[in-house]
Amino acid sequence: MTTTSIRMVMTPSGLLGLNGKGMPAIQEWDVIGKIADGVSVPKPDTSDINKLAAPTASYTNAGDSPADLMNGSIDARWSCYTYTGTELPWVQYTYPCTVELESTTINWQDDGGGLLLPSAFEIQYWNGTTFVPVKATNEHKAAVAKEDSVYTFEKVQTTILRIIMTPAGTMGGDGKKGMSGINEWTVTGTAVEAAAPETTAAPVTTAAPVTTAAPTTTAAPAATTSAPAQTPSTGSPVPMIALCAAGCALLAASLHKKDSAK
Ligand SMILES: [Ca+2]
Repeated sequence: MTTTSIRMVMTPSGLLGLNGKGMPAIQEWDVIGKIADGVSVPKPDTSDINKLAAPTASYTNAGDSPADLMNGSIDARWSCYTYTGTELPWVQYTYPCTVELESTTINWQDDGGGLLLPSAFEIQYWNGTTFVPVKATNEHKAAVAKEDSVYTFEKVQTTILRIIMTPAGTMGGDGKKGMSGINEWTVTGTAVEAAAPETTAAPVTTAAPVTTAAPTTTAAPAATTSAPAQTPSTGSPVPMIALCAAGCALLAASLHKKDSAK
């Protein structure tokens, strides 16, 4: 079949209209298929890479959201308040094509109790194999709360940027003292025009509504770029299928966050 939308409707094993017990949950959902022949894929706007980034986090407090890392307001945020694990928490931006980055701006949260400035943090990028720290060209220190701190580094080309934090509070407890929070996080850089490898119509898997911009292009050779295998730090996989052709002519990125309480 050809379609522009696919939906799964579930009948929970629990009773509806009661206390929500027995509701369904999905860990991952992939779809096998390809872009229909002759279809023009909308070209995403790559003029602002912050609009391209898909935010995820290793853990997120129930009242916060990775999406609020970039919602334009410091009144909504991501935080790992209530995190009881011992692996260092992280947030990351995943891009549907290669981007060249040179600085990032972080607005740290500190409420004097549950959330404090992290005692340390590291900005890392995905080099195609693993996450490595950027080479800082100014001081990378979380010293100011609720104001923008700009961190510069030697240019990198990557598809994922990550901030990994060492919370000020003791880890492995109830996660209600000294955890880390970020009010807003933006990145400075540009999308890199990627050459489109010769290929036939590419298999596509998507798991969520695809973000698209206004259609402007004719069909371009498609190439798939699978997301890198997940990283060492925590076991939260980041499924993502990104299509980059003729400089991001195709975009079908999907991510799902795994913010489940641990
Ligand atoms: Ca925000």
